[in-house]
Amino acid sequence: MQVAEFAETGAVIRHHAAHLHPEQTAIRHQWSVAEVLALYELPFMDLLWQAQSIHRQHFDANAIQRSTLLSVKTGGCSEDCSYCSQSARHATDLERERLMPLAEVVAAAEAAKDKGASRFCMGAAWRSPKEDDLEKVLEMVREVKALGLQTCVTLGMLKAGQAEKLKAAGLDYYNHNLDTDKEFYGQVIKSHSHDDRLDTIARVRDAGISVCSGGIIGMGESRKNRAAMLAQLANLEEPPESVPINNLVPVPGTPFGGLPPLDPFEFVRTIAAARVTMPTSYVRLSAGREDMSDELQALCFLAGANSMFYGERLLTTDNADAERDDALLARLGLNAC
Ligand code: SAM
Ligand code: DTB
Ligand code: SF4
Repeated sequence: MQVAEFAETGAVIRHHAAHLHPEQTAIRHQWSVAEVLALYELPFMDLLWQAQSIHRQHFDANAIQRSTLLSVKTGGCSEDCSYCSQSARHATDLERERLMPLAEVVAAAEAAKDKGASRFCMGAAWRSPKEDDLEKVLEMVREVKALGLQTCVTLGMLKAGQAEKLKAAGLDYYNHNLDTDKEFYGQVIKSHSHDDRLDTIARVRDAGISVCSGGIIGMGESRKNRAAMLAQLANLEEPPESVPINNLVPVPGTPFGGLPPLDPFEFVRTIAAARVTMPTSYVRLSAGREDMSDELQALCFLAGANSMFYGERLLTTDNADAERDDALLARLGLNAC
């Protein structure tokens, strides 16, 4: 597709919508899978040009938001997600840990704040939080929020009333990824459904918490599966405020531990397609960054990524070193926000 043909696609409709009166923007473009696939199939330079142009309409192109992750409850999860080190069904080297004491969580959040993170994300390896565990997480949210950090948690599926409790405790974001599209989902996870994920996202939205939802690529899914996942995220009643794009970290002992790496340009295309389809969302360059060259990360920023996980660890695997990230941002003239 040539650049001139962009006018035929929804990309430009969304793009122009930014200049309309708020009432007019209420009619959002609904992305078809074919339209998102057409973005993927653009010449690489045309796709990046489009993504970067849209990015600049909505964001400071030289600002990167940074979130620090902490696993507050590690391993022993009942679910069977084929990529995950924390499933009790996989024979990984991971040591299970109980829910972390409040003081340790607060100390980690203080350290993250001192290093410059603006958001602190606490992850727990649960199918769904039990009520007494949720009470302890609420306390963590209150204390982390009191430090002046934005708060995020990812606790699995939420039952009725739980999102409202999190909101009342001061939670800013809830992370719950679609992970992949509906068609491929059953080849990744059998212990819960794609619709279960959508239900929790709806509960989070209804409670007035900002939604963080994205996915993983490099799990053997097709480009069409990737496009369908992005279309579904973009077509939500309100798109997620934050869209993490994870590159599979193959963990030995998991069913996906031996999968071959994805073509890095396909990763960049996915970031760009997320940017074009969700122009006002933060697109986060997430898991898998440790193995990416500085040049590949710079391409991801050019494609519209404007957020990253910052700090030595993700949940159970290593992240890029903070010193390396500081140097990279400085070399590229990017500012943390
Ligand atoms: N149990 C909760 C859930 O499933 O939502 C929260 C924790 S779960 C580890 C959070 C997300 O991390 C997953 O949805 C997945 O997108 C990502 N993730 C987990 N393991 C990964 C891996 N090996 N490579 C890339 N992303 C991964
Ligand atoms: C997200 O999309 N990625 C983060 C966060 N949300 C919770 C987790 C990545 C986990 C990578 C594998 C690990 O460290 O266990
Ligand atoms: Fe459990 Fe979440 Fe890992 Fe699935 S991704 S096994 S639900 S911790």
